[in-house]
Amino acid sequence: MSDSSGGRTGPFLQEADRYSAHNYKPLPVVLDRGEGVWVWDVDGRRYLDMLAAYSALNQGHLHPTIINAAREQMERLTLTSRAFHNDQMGPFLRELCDAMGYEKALPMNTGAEAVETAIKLVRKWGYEVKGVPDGKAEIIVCDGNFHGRTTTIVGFSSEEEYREGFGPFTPGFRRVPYGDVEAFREAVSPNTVGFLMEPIQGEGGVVVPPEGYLRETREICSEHDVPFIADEIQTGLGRTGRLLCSQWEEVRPDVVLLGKALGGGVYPVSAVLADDEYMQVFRPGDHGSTFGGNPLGAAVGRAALQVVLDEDLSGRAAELGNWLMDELRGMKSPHVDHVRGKGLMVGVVIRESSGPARPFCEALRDRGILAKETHRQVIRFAPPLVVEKSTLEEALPDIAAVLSA
Ligand code: IF1
Repeated sequence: MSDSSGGRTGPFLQEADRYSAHNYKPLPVVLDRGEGVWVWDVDGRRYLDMLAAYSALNQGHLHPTIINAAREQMERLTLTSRAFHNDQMGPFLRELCDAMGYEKALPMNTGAEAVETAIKLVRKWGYEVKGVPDGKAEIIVCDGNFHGRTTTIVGFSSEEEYREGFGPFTPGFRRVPYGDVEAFREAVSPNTVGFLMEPIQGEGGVVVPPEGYLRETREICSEHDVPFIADEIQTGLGRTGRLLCSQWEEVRPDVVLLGKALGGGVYPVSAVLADDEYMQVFRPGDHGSTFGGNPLGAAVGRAALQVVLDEDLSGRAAELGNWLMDELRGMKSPHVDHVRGKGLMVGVVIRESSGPARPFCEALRDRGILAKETHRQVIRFAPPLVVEKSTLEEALPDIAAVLSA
C-alpha cells in the first residue's frame, strides 16, 4: 500500500492537521478499531501493533476482562473525588501493594503525575526525616532520561528539544551519565533525597544499563540513606520479562512508579508505591488530584493487574522477547548496527550510514506493521505482551524485507 491518503484516510488527516495543535507528527494512519494485537484503519487495512501505545497496551486492545470490568463499573459509579471513599480504591491498592510487595500506594492518573508525586514525596521525606536544610533537597537523575512532559520534569531532561522554550525550570536536580556507577557515587551529597531512574531507558532509545548498575546504585543509595526511585511506568507490569524490571537484578526500589499498562489500555491510571517510612510524610490535604483513585480507574486497574498476573505476561515477554531478538539479529541486516532490549521491549539500532529509522517505520506501515522510531536511529518493537509467537513469526519476513531493502 503506497498512498496512505487514499479513501477515507485523507479527510481525517486534513481535519486533524487543521484543528489539532501540531505537537506530534504521527504516521499518516487513521485507526478506528483495535482488538488484541491488531488495529484497523478507516480504510479497512489491518496492522500489527508493534508499539502498544509505548507499553500502555501490554494486555492488548480491548482485553475482555478489562472491558467487562470497565463496563460494569461504568454502569455503577465512575467518580466520587477523594472527598469521599469508594468501594474500588481500597481493594485496588491492596491488590497492587500485595503484588508489588509494598506497604502503601498513592493513586494518580498519568505517569508524569506519578513522577511529580514521587518528587514531592522524597523532598518532604528529606526535610522531615533525613534533616536536609529547607529548600536544599537534591534529586539525582540520568542523562537520556524520560519521565514525562511537565515543566519540572523537562527541566531535568538532557534533551534540548523537550526543554527549549519552556524555562525557567525547577531547581534541585543533578544529572549523571546513565549506567556510570562512579559518577552516581560522586554526585551523592548529604542533601540528596532521591535517585530517579528508569531500569531501562525507553525514550532514550531502549538503553539497557550495564549488568549490575541497578544493584550497585541501590547499594550506594542504602549506604547514604537515599531513596531509590524506579520509574517503571514503561518497563513495569511484565514488559521486560519480569513484573518489575528492577527484579532482573533482585533490586527492591524504595519507591516504584507505575502507569501506562496499569490502566489496561482503557483509562489513565498511575500509582506511586512505597513503604510507610516514606509514605507517612503525606498528611491529609498535602497532595492529590481530581481523578486519582476514582472508582472507574480503580476497577480498571484491578482488572489490568489481574490480567498481567493471570496470563503470566511477564513470562511471555521473557520467552518471546529473547526469541524475537535472536530472530532480528539473525537477519544480519546491513542497516542494523545492533539489537538491544529485554523481554518485549526491543530496540533495533539503525546505522547512521543507513539514515534515520523513520523511513523504515514507514516501510513497515506499508506492510501492515506499526512501529515507532525513537531518537532518530532506533526502531522500537514493543507489541502487546499477549502477542502469539505465530503472529510474530508471520511478521518476520516483512520485517526482514524492510531491514534488508
Ligand atoms: C509522549 C516518550 C515513551 C515514560 C516514562 C514517565 C512517562 C513516560 C518511563 C510519563 C511516558 C510516553 C509519553 C509520550 C510518548 C511516550 C514515550 F517517547 F515520550 F518517551 F514511552 F518512551 N516515565 N512516555 O515513558 O507518562 O505522563 O505520558 O503518562 O509524551 O510523547 P505520561
